[in-house]
Amino acid sequence: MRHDPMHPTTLDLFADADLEQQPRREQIGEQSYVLRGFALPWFDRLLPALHAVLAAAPFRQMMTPGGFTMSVALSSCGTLGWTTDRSGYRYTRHDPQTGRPWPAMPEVFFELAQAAAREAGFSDFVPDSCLINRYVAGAKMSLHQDKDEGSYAAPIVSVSLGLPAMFLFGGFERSDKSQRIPLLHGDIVVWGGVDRLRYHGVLPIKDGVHPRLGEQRINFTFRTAG
Ligand code: MD6
Ligand code: FE
Repeated sequence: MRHDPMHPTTLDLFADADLEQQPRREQIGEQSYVLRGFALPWFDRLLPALHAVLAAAPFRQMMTPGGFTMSVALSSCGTLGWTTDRSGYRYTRHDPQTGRPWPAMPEVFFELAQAAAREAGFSDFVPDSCLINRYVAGAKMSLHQDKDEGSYAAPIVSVSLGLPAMFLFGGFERSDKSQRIPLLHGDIVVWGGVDRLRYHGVLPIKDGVHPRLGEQRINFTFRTAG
């Protein structure tokens, strides 16, 4: 419900307080949820931590094993970082671009991922990897499964920031019909258990300017990779 922010009514104030205290939880699969706005109260602490990570491990575009340059630019933090090149997809302890270990996962990243996982019914999530994806207008992620991790026991926690995206949440075969789920700044998708290997992707990002992040969408994908 839209209203004039200069003239909030009592009802509006309650609505806002509600949003902050208990984000809406939408179930999109047996063990999959969208937590609407869950990351919003964390954003001011996430941003400086993100900038510190990117100073040590800048965004770069990587090549798929098939020889295509990904439209999304990537970085990572945590013990293990996801990378791809002509020889395949894998997790590494070192950033192949600098030869240094990936930057440590900022405390605030870890805490947010753990809190979101708990909210979705996965207690004791201990992520050792955070992939950071940067989408500009036109960038997309084709349907894929996340299956480069050592175990599928842990869930995945995916944080959306900046420009909106249309997330595709499919089934267990690439050809299965996908749900289309709009993701806004601050939304978090958590999935695991029986849904862990579902196909998913992101449609091309539309042009736009986000008031806090400008002309881009940033996604954090937390995993237990090792
Ligand atoms: C993205 N996300 O939202 C891409 N993978 O930018 C993913 O590929 C993804 O959101 C596994 C679980 C959640 C995700
Ligand atoms: Fe994925």
